[in-house]
Amino acid sequence: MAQRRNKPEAGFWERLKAEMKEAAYDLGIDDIGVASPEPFTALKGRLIRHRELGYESGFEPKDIERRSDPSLLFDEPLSIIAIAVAYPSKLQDPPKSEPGARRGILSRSSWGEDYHTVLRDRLARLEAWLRERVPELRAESMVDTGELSDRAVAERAGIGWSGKNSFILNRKHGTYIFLAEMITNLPLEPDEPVEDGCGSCTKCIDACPTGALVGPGQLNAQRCVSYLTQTKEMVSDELMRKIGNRLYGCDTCQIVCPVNRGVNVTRHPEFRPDPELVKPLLEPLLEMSNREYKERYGRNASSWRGKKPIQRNAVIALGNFKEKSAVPALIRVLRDDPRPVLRGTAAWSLGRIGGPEAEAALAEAAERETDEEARSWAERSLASLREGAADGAALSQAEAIPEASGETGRPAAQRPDEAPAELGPMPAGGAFEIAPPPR
Ligand code: B12
Ligand code: SF4
Ligand code: SF4
Repeated sequence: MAQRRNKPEAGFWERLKAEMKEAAYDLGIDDIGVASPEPFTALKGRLIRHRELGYESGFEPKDIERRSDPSLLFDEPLSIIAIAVAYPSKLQDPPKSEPGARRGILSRSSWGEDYHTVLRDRLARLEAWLRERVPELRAESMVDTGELSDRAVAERAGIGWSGKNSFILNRKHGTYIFLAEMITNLPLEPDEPVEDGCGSCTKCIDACPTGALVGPGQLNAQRCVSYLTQTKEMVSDELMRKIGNRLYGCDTCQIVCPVNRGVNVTRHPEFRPDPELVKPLLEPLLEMSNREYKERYGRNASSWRGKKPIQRNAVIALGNFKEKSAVPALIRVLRDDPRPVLRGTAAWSLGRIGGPEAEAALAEAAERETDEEARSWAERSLASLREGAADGAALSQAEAIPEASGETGRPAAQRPDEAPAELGPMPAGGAFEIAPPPR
């Protein structure tokens, strides 16, 4: 075992790096690489441009100087160790979503335990392993919420290439990897970046429901459904339709990616999903108490935004399903929910579903609602119902309903368990169906 004495013998750092790579799998790490701590000049330009174009989500760290220069975060950095931990892409025996029992879906990155906790654990194991060999180790670890771009570090460290869907794609595990890094004072030799593997493929750009991928590798986060599902405000009519039945996050540009074909790493017990939690019935979510929410989703990566976005998205999903049996529950939200955004969204949803009960409730809300925005949604929905638009052209487009099982790597339209990425006009009656998941 390489062990640092006062002055390391020749070849010590090379051996340490080789042994670290060997040990990674047993430390619960699926890929590891080393990047130099030089400033990230190209990234800096991209971050500035990204901000100028208004493409930020608002969840990015604000200070671009600090984001692109590791020496502003760590005294005399000598290397950055990048790690990737893979997560599953398939659900075993997913519960069926069907009329009267519609279900929503949480994205794969929020299956199982919060990945921040899991990756912090892997970084701590790695740090302990290194410290055993180099007691003088100094290290600063970060995952997601740190200032560095986890993707830019991973790209430089050879974990994968920066794909057209803006992900880091790993040759073995595709996009289904979480990233994290550790800045250190260890003079480890950097790895080489890997070659771009996207070639002429454009499947992710073509499948993105909102056109958020404005160019190869470039994302307008303001239109990204993943971002939209994490907001707490009202969403526009156009984008609510695109949300489909997604409750948190969006995986479409990963599902269609051919590099992900057959990829499904299940070795980390923390990420094993409970199908009932990640593909839950929608209606019970509307009346879920804070306590129930905490019990069910408190340890989940989606919980950082709290209960409200998931409930709002459940209301949107029921509207997108045009689920008539949910009308009484949606009317209760419209009348009684203390949160104006929930009431406004319920108004939109009831306008999508239509029918005499929904219309009467909307007429009442248009009279009684005290919140201006919620009232205006009630008025708009009522007007479109009275114009007979519920099943007509104005409300006829809906977003895909991504299911959480089955093969990955085929275009959505060909997947047996998915509706096509863009559904055509609604059939009479308006509702769309999900074919049963393959066994
Ligand atoms: C803010 C944020 C978001 C925002 C914005 C995402 C975005 N693409 O910018 C929102 C909320 C939309 C989001 C969504 C998701 N996120 Co997020 N997110 C972040 C966060 C905190 C910062 C990202 C950031 O700085 N974006 C600004 C852009 C400019 O920077 P960047 O993406 O790092 O830049 C790289 C590429 O985008 C590319 N690039 C950027 N601009 C341009 C321009 C051109 C012309 C080109 C060619 C390339 C290019 O080059 C950079 C280096 O590779 C990172 C964690 C972190 N600290 O880095 C996680 C992170 C990117 N998210 C992650 C995940 C898992 C997701 C979701 C899959 C969750 C989900 N299932 O819904 C989606 C994926 C959406 C998508 N297509 O990117 C992972 C990605 C892992 C991977 N394999 O790449 C990260 C790294 C978290 C982690 N530690 O694992 N996220
Ligand atoms: S996560 Fe969804 S909305 Fe965002 S870029 Fe990918 S496909 Fe488009
Ligand atoms: S879908 Fe095609 S273009 Fe998009 S990231 Fe995957 S390989 Fe690259």
